[in-house]
Amino acid sequence: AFLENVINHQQFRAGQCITRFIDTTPDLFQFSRRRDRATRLLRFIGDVNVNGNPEMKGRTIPAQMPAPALLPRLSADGPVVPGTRDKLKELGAEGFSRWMKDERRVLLTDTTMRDAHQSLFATRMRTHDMLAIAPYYARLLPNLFSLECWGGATFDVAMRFLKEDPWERLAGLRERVPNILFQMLLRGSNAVGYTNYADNVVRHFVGQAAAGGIDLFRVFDSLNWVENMRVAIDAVRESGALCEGTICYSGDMLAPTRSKYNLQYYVSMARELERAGANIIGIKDMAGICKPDAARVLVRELKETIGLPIHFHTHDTSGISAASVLAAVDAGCDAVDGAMDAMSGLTSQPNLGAIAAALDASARNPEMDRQAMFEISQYWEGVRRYYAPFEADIRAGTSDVYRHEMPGGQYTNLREQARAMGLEHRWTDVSQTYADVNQLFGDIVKVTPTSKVVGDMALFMVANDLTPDEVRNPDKEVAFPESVVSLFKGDLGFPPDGFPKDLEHKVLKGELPLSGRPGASLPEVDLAAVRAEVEAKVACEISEQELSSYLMYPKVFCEYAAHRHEYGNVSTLPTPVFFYGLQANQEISVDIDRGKTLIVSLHGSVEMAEEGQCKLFFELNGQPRIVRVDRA
Ligand code: BTN
Ligand code: 3PY
Ligand code: ZN
Repeated sequence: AFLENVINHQQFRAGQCITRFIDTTPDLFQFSRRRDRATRLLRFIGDVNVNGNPEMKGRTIPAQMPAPALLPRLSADGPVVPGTRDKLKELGAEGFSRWMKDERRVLLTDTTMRDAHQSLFATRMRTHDMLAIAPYYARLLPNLFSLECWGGATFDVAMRFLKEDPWERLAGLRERVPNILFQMLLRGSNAVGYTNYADNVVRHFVGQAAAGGIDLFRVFDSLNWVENMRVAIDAVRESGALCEGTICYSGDMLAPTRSKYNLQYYVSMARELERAGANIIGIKDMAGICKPDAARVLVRELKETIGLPIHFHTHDTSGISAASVLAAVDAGCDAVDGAMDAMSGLTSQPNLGAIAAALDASARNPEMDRQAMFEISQYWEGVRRYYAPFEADIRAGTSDVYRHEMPGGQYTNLREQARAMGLEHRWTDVSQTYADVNQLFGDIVKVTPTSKVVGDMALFMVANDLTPDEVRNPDKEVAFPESVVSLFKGDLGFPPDGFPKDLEHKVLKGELPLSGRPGASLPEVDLAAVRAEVEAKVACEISEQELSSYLMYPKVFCEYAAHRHEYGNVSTLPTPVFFYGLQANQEISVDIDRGKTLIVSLHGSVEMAEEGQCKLFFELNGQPRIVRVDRA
């Protein structure tokens, strides 16, 4: 009890009376740091228990605490057998590309850890849930082509909402999966952001990502402008990683009424990407509108005219995307994407287990261990329940996607934005207006970040009851959203034939747009100066990776760093505890470092009404710990 009194003493906790002791007894310092980390995590848990996780605000918390996700019964103790990553190391990027083309099997990518959760529950999947299953992937599914597990929106959401470091996620996964290719989505000159960055910032980011463990970069441009992809493509090739130069599928290739995005358009873009140095050609059907016949014709033509392997990616928003995948495979597609069963369908990828099963008897049998896929999927089924408050209330596929052409990753987000603006009941109008805006903008490619601009404009028009004619009308004053002005200025580059001149004139109020790609006129960033600036702001040294985080998202990074100072590394907490708090008498173990585990339980609390506080009685590694939390 005496010791307890000492360690709970205000002064002791403030570190005042032990400073000299620590100074003169350095071996105690480790211990003191550990206690400190534990205290910070207890304060975080206490705060969630008392005030809720800020991320849950306005969402429906599940009435019952979700049961823990069950890991596969198959063992993850066996050896890790060589996989595609070993093949890449052996053959190099160009040799690997030839290997892909010669491979009889169709190669499968699992998108569960990136696009699937981005498209189903607003990118909220936490590192903790990925790391637990990762060793099973390495041992049970070594003949997967790749794991898409990084990039796209995961980078920003990790810091912004989950308060974790995307680079630590990558390192943790890499450590557990040494044998399977890691694939990321890179938005060309927009890297993992929503705007073009200076060339040296893009190069720096790619270098860090490759060094951090990314083997395959799926590189696209949000207007399919190859010119604006070159910096990223060159940087990827220089790193030794695989470059998947990607075409964003738009429109309706075989429809005579939509001649803009016809077969010729795609073939010539693929040729340009091949010349630019791509190792693989990606077809990125971000909205899930590449119909089976179009997929067949497109893949067949690309196989005939391009010397590179083809990788097909789609979304199941319509409900029939697996037909497009099978058609692509039939036409000779080398690799296709899907998500593990429990994380597939709707706005996510088609069902990978079902695709593997469907191809079982074919000459291109992907030769997956289907029992392993099933057990891994069961784990994801459990994990998915943790995130129920983030899921959109969509129960079926919708052929309406052929009309609005919204990317799967945007659909739920835009619906959420509409809800936040009180426009949920006008969702039909929003989606129709989205299609109208696309026409107003000249029928453009819609994918992050251009899709976000189209969405902003659609919400703006619905909120202000503006018709497309009024928007076009030169005599009608319209206060265009900032992102729209920026798009027309050319901050994201240009479509091949520019934006419609009349609207451009109106949006820019007569000002001229940029000429050339934005990166050409963005000054090089002084990385050393920025490092000094960030380190001053967050009051600690930062890694090269963290510098990259700051370059992408200055404000978000600083807020994340402040959170980390205050609460430590919260990515170590189980997901239900992170979102919903710790239940009375529930015991959790938290691995805060290699071989350092905290056992935490909560045994009650009292309100301290006059102080506006709540006092929580934790037990930490067998010792009582009291935490006081201010009621918000
Ligand atoms: C600590 O973690 O013990 C101190 C908190 C320091 C947080 C900042 S956030 C940026 C940088 N990265 C880290 O992991 N720590 C510092
Ligand atoms: C992203 O850029 O995050 C996407 O998923 C685009 O489809
Ligand atoms: Zn996608």
